[in-house]
Amino acid sequence: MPKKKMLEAVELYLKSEFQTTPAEATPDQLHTAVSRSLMAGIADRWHASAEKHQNTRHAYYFSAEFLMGRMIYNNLLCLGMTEEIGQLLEKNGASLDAFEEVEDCALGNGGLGRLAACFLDSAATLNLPLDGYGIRYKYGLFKQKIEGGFQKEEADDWTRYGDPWSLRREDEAVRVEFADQTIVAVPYDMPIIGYNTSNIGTLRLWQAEPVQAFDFNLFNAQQYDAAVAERNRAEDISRVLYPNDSTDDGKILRLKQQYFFCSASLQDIIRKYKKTYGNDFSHFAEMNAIQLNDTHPVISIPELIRLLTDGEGLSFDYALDICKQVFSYTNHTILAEALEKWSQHLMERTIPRVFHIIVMLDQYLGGELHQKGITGDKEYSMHILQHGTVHMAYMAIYCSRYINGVAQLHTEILKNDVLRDWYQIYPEKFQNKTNGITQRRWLALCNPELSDLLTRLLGNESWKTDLSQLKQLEKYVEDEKVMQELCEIKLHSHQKLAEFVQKKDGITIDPNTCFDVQIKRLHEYKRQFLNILAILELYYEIAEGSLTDFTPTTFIFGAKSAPGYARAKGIIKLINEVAALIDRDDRVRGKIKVAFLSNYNVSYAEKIIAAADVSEQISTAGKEASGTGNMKLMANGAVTLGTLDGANIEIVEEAGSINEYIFGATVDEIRSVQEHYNPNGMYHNDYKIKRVLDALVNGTLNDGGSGIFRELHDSIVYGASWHRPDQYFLLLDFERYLEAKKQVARDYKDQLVFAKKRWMNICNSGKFSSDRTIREYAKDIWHIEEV
Ligand code: NBY
Repeated sequence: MPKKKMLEAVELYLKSEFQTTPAEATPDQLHTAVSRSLMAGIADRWHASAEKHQNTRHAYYFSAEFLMGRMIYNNLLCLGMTEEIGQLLEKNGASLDAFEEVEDCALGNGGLGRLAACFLDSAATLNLPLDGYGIRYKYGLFKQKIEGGFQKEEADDWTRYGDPWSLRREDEAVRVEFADQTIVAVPYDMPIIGYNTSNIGTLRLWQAEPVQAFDFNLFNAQQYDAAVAERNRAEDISRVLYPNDSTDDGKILRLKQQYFFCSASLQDIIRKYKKTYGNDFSHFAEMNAIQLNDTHPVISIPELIRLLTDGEGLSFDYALDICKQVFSYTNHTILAEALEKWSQHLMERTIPRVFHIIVMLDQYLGGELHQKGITGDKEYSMHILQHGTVHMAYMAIYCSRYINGVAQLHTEILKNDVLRDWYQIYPEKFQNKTNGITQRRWLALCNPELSDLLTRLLGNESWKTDLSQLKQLEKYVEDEKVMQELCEIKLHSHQKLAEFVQKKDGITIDPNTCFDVQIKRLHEYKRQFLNILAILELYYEIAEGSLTDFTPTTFIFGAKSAPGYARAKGIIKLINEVAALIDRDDRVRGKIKVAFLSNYNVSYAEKIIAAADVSEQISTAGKEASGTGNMKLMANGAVTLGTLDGANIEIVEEAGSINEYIFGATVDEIRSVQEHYNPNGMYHNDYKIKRVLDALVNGTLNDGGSGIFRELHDSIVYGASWHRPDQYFLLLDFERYLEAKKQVARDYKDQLVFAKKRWMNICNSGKFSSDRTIREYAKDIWHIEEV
């Protein structure tokens, strides 16, 4: 549909659905009208793309999480309609800013969920036949409020004002059966609009509903409660996203969620396949590739076998053979607590037939291990079933075509350490696919001024679909006028962020300071605790006058903690208490400031990232599989202050070590000190370490009577019964980190020198486009081609 037609459609929609006009409409009505009109405008293209995907070898991304964020701006950008819609609104006294009120679509926790969203964007833009399957949670990731310095959670009713970017497809609903209930999975389709192309992908999210919309028999028998209870029991399955990032809690409802969306998606894929090939499954593996986003969808493997054997009459061997060609598995973590294991009993009670297929798979695996000469303890340790638990990652490796890690270091650790035994028997299955981010949302959309500069210098917009083009701009590093302009753009983004933070969080930050940001989920291994301890030390040094001339800096944090993760919540409280301590002290006013921004989400990230100067990536070496925030910040001209972990290593390789601030123990160093590591000794012998840790327990900082600061202190100095003291090596890196922070502050003073570092980061961020990542998946794993 031509642009002009779409504009007319908006006005018509407002009139016919709301009896209003662009001038009178509420932001919510405008959002619905614009979105729905654009949906109508792309309907034909969407349909045509779906057909094309279906008629060629295609891939599916199975993920329990898709962290889409706000969709309207991105879709306008991709359709090239931002200006037109902006003008229409302005003509009527409104503006695009009205859409700032629209809720994010936060059906994900963090990196893994956002990666899935970036991948869909890239595949659509590259005309690759990739579609997504997931869960339409009624409540996405909780909203965070800060009360008295503590995190409080609220439900995120993200569709409260409608969901105009989804299409309910009741005609394609399927049944999913559990031992104790049968439910209906109803698909909702979202268009994934490629940038500047006619290709449109589909994200199909399943919603759980009762088989009978309302059981009138029960109702007539006055068992109204029972009827409602049955409905609730069905709807419970897609009610809420589990808010754990990096921990697996093995709850039955979560298993049901996983099985629910995997079964529904596979039934859908089989149904579509049979439309062309009938009962001949010999082309199934040739037409379909399925990517499993971590272990959450790995239950798909026995489920596909069940559907192909019980449902379609194939032999077990044939079905297993298909699985081994169709599925591939991405690992996103080596943290032991995140590797999914299910209790055998729980699984057997919930999905008994699927469990029995797992038992058979385990027997087949045993046979294969024997053939390869693996027996005894080693064999046992590789079984899917061990000590009454089901190891999802092992099932994935055994039954997949490829297994990949998400950054070079991470993949090496998988091959040589965590999955060493598996790598030895299946070396050909292992690959690396370093993560990436979409430059459409994370540069073009979130940083229009920097984008305009890049486009102007390059003479075209090619970087929006080929980020490596930015490399050509490196030469401007010697052009002081360009560097000057870069500084002005950054300053302006500081001002915009400061205004927003004032409005949203009531915190005053000075745009003329350095913005040092750590934005990511709160976890011990990510070491926000180390950051705040170092800030506390800087504060002491500035207050007592031993550190003079420190560049005025605003330390910005954004982080949600899993609601049940007590230490992580304690660290949020600690950040807020240090912020308050600093705010009260006149001696440091204007020199150092801490701001904890509440409810960090995709939309907040867009604003913070554009304004960042320093990107804190300080995880314990070996623990952060990749990170993706590091890439977004780099592309927006922040320098990395980080450890040699995850994709930081590759960032340094690309941008050059003189343009980043790398500090701290490497994986090898940690390995070598591990055994004799004595944080208690360091605490007693290092007065800086002692004074910042003592502040937690000597009355300097107040944890509101919760006792959590004592617990945090002790976790470093003494450890707890279930783990060693300072298990993430904060004290090992403390001094080196503090030095690195001071070095950043010194360098920041020379704005020209710092601008050059920024520029080298921007120009060398090409590798970290998810377009590059997706091309690699398409070529090396999915074997799919452009449509
Ligand atoms: O995946 C993250 C990694 O920590 C990060 O290094 C990497 O860049 C990113 C993309 O590859 N992992 C992650 O975000 N994990 C989760 O969100 C997650 C969610 C749920 C559960 C475990 C992990 N769970 O067990 O429920």
